[in-house]
Amino acid sequence: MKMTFRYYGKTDPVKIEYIRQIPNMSGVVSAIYDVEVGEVWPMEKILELKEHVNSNGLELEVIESVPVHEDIKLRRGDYARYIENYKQNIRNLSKAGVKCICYNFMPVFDWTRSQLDKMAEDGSTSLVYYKDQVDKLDPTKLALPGWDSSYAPEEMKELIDAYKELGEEGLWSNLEHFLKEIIPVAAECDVNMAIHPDDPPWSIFGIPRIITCEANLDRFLKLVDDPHNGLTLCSGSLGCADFNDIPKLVRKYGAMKRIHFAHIRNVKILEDGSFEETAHYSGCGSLDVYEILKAYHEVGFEGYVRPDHGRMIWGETGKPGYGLFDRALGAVYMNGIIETLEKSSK
Ligand SMILES: [Mn+2]
Repeated sequence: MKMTFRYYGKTDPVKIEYIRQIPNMSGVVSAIYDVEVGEVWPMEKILELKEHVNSNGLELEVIESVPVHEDIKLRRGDYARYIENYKQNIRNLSKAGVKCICYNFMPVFDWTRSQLDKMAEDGSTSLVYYKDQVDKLDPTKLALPGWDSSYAPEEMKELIDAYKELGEEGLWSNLEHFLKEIIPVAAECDVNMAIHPDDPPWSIFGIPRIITCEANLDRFLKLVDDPHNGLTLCSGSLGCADFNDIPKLVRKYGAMKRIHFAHIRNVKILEDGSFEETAHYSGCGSLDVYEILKAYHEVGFEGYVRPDHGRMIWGETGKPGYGLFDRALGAVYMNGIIETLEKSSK
């Protein structure tokens, strides 16, 4: 497996010069951030990013994310044009040597948390999801972390109502339509599409969420049964629900060669089903990171892996979940486990 690190480009407070100093780092996972959602990423912007990454001794083989426009998810308005744009993005990225594209199909909100800087006993801070706090919120009135603040309250209400009306089956149908359009292009370009699970993997505010559990992952992979239609298996997103057994999912979908990108994050599940993001070390959370990596090792996983969200430690400030220090600790911890697994199995 290839160790990678998420990088938000030249404006990221975590400089690429620092990322390259983390041992065993093969490349960064990045994106073009200054093109409107749904539009085609100009080739010169992609090549400029690639040159910037490569000149720092790192690869740019994974893009996270190429966002999917809400019109595609709702299959309304300009969806046909946005799907054509999406295909062009796959073609352009493949020309620049990209091998894997991470995306998600979460309605309206990307990942959802109740707080981004909850302080733990040791003084570190991390992202948390407290159910009672989230349940009390009115999504049309509040701007929460990870949400697109560009919607006015009435626009947000319209959007949420549209998804409520669409429902889970409608969302499945729109996802199937999208996949049937884009996967043939991905196959032609030999780019692996890797859907990110919903985070958290349950419905919030009555809005459907479908990439959530084993039965739904099975259904997803069958929508287009092609190896280019695969998964970003995010241990923290799926693993914050106790119905998901991450090592089991890794063994199953890894053996099918349908996992292209592994996100490794640990979370501590609380009694009421809330959760707190923790350090990667198994003892800090509810997930056994050793068992997860062992499962990847056993199925001969050859895709990309990255430490997912980290805590803020040692006085660092910056983008919540995406500081340098704790994610670097996570990468090095994983390096140690992977080296041990590889050498002890010889
Ligand atoms: Mn993730």
